[in-house]
Amino acid sequence: MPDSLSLASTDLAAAPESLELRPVDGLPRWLGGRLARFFLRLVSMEENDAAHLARMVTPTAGYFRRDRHVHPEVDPTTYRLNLTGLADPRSLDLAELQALPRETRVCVQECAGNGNHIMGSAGLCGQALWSGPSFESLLERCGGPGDSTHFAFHGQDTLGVLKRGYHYGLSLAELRKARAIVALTMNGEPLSRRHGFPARLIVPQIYSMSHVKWLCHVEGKTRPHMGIHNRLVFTNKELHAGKWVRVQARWIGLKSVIAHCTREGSGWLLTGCAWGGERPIASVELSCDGGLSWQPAHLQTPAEFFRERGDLPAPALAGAWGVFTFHWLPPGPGTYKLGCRAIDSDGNIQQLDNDPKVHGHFNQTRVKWRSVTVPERRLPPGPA
Ligand SMILES: Nc1nc2c(c(=O)[nH]1)N[C@H]1C(S)=C(S)[C@@H](COP(=O)(O)O)O[C@H]1N2
Ligand SMILES: [Mo]
Repeated sequence: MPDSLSLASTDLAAAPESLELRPVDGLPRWLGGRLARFFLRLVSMEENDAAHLARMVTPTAGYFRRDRHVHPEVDPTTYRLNLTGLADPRSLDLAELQALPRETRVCVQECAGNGNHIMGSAGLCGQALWSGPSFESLLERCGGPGDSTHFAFHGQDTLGVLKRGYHYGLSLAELRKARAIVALTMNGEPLSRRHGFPARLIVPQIYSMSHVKWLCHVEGKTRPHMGIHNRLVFTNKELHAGKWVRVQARWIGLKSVIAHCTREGSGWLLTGCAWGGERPIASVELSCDGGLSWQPAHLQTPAEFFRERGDLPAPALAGAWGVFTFHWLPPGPGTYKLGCRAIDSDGNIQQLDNDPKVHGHFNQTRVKWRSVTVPERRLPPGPA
């Protein structure tokens, strides 16, 4: 191999434009990016391209996906959204849904298992613009919630053998607090088939197992919905008064991830995003030495970004991530352990470890370390 191709002796002119940020745990560490991606597809997960996590809006192409392989093809001409258990139950067709006043939400969508010990790559999340009628306006269209205090949302993706669709339930209080919408568009386009055409639930700040795709039935109930996904699948054990009890994954925790490392002059530019924790992100700190020291990154908040690009009101941005940048000048070639931590407007700091009072795959709030190898830089040989 010619010397110029070996990374260790690359001169400045031939230095790579970006460096790989390797997860230090999970499948991607053991199998490498490509094999891990293949394995995740077997269980119907596709992660976002990490570089897309360093942008305020994630492109629809390549946006992460998590379901059960079945993507129903819904005929928009016969589609109905059935709303039951409400004061005045209705079945609305697509034109009726489209005619309701639309609201927009920009929010992180994150699979509750994102970043767990299997998926150290933390790519099961994205941030898109969603719009459609608010859940509240659907309630109004049906004369109000009636006696219903809880709702189950059903998707059309029936599993072959079980013939049961996907379903997830939330309380009316949670839906109102999150200001959920039934999205008909994603990033300004009608929903794609893989992301739930023609309608899906979007619940800002709540993990996306509740963002039911191919939504066909909103079922008002007088008790919590205790389907298998609520009761069992998306649950953790939490320590309450000395006892471990099963709790459902719900509000997204305080998180951040370094997504990209690109060449910048004689150093590197690290970019990524920070979100969660129910309060706006106030700042982000980076460590390039495995946690010995932390320095502030530059943070662009969603409010700053969208202020320059139109008139999205602040409530439309609740639960949106901010994008950070950090100029990194490593002291020399070698392998470094990089991490970032988010700090919210109340001063809460993302922790190095998951909450010790929470056991399970969900709400992985710990700092996600990345390992990066900086090649040696040699100046190109100049004139003698
Ligand atoms: N109908 C239906 N909705 C669903 C699912 C599903 O399997 N079926 N998966 C849920 C889960 S676990 C996640 S993380 C999100 C992922 O949304 P996306 O595939 O659009 O990224 O969809 C949710 N909505
Ligand atoms: Mo998920």
